[in-house]
Amino acid sequence: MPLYREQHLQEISQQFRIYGQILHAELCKIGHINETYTATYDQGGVTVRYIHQKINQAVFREPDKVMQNVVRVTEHLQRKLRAQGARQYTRRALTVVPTHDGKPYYVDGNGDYWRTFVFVERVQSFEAVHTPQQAYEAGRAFGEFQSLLADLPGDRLHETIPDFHHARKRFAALKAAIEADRVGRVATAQPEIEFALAQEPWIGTLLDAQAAGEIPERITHNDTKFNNVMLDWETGRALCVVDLDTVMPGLVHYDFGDMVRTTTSPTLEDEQDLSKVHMQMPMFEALARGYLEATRGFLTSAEKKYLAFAGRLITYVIGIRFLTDYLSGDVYFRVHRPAHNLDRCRTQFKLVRSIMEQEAAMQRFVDSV
Ligand code: GN1
Ligand code: MG
Repeated sequence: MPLYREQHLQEISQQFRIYGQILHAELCKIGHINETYTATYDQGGVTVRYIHQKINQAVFREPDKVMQNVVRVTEHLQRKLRAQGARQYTRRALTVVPTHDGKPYYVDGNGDYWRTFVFVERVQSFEAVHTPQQAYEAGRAFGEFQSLLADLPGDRLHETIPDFHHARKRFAALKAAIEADRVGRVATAQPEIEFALAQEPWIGTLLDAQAAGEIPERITHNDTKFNNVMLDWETGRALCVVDLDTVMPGLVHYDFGDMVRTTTSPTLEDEQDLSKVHMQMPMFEALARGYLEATRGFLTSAEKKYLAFAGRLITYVIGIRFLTDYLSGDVYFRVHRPAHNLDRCRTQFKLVRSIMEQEAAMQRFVDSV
C-alpha cells in the first residue's frame, strides 16, 4: 500500500474508539463499490483486527442515513442474539465501532465518510459456491437475517438507494443508456441489448404483485451475494452476513433472487466461458431448503409462489445493470478489464436462460418443502 494511504489510515484509525495501536493495514479486494481495509492493532500485547471502510458516496448519496440504518440493524440483531443466549454474538452480527464523540462514522478532510467494524475472526467467504451445504448455509443465513429483523421497532428504514431493485426503472435506465450511447459501445453489445429488451413483458411481475397487495414490503438485505456470507472456518456453518449498506425496505424475493444468482452456478459472476454457466438444481434445492427453514415463521404462501421467478428476475436486473454501466462507460461498478461489465452481463443473461429452462421444476421443489 502506498505511504500516503498508510498515513491516511493512521489518521482515520485514531478517530475511533479503538484501545490499541495500529500496526498495519491491508486493502481488501472484495466488492465492487466501497473501499475496505483490514487493520491490525496491538491492544495490550494482543493482536486484534478491525475493518475500516470508506463509503462510496457516488453510490450512497446520504452516508449518514446508511449508517443510521446499519446501527439500528446491527444493534437489533445483537440484542436479539443476546436474548436468545447465543454464544459469540459479536461473530454473529457486525459491531459498529463509534468515533470518540460517539458517531458511527468519521468525515475526513476530503469529505469522505469512514466507518469501522469489529473484524470477525476465523471465518471465510467465497466468490463461488462449491457444495450444496454452502448453498444451504447461505439460504439459512439470509433467511435468519430477515427473520430477526421482522420485528425491528421504530420508523421505516431509510431507502439508501431509492428503487434499487425496481425492475421497470432499471429497464428504463438501460433504454436511456442505449439511446445516449455515450461511449459508442452500443454497436458492440447488440445481442445482449436485443435479449434484454425482449424480456420486457415479465419484468414488472413482482412490482405488480406488490402493488396489488399480494406480497408485502419487508426489511431485506438487498445484496445477498454469496461472498457476503461469512462461514466458520471450522464448521463451515454461516456465522453472519455482511455488507449492510442496502438493508432497507424491500421484497423477500430480492434477497432470495440474488442468492439464486450467486449460489447456483459453479462459476464466478464474470466467467467468460459461458458453457460453464448454468443453474444447478442440487444447489438450488439446498439453498431453498435453508431459506425456507429459516423463514417458516413469517413467509406467506403468496411470497413462496414467486421464489423461483425471483431468481430469474434478479439475475436479469443485475445483468441489465452491468449492461447499462458498460454502455455508460463503466461509471458505477469497479472494472478490471475493458469489457468487464459486458462479460458480467453475458454471464447473467446465460444464467437467466438456464433458470428459465428449469424454473417450473425449481418452483415445484419450493412448493414441496
Ligand atoms: C455490488 O457490494 P458489492 O460489490 O458486492 C452491487 C450489487 C450487485 C453486485 C454485483 C450497492 O455489490 O447490487 O449485485 O455488485 N451493490 C450496489 O456483483 O450497487
Ligand atoms: Mg454491496
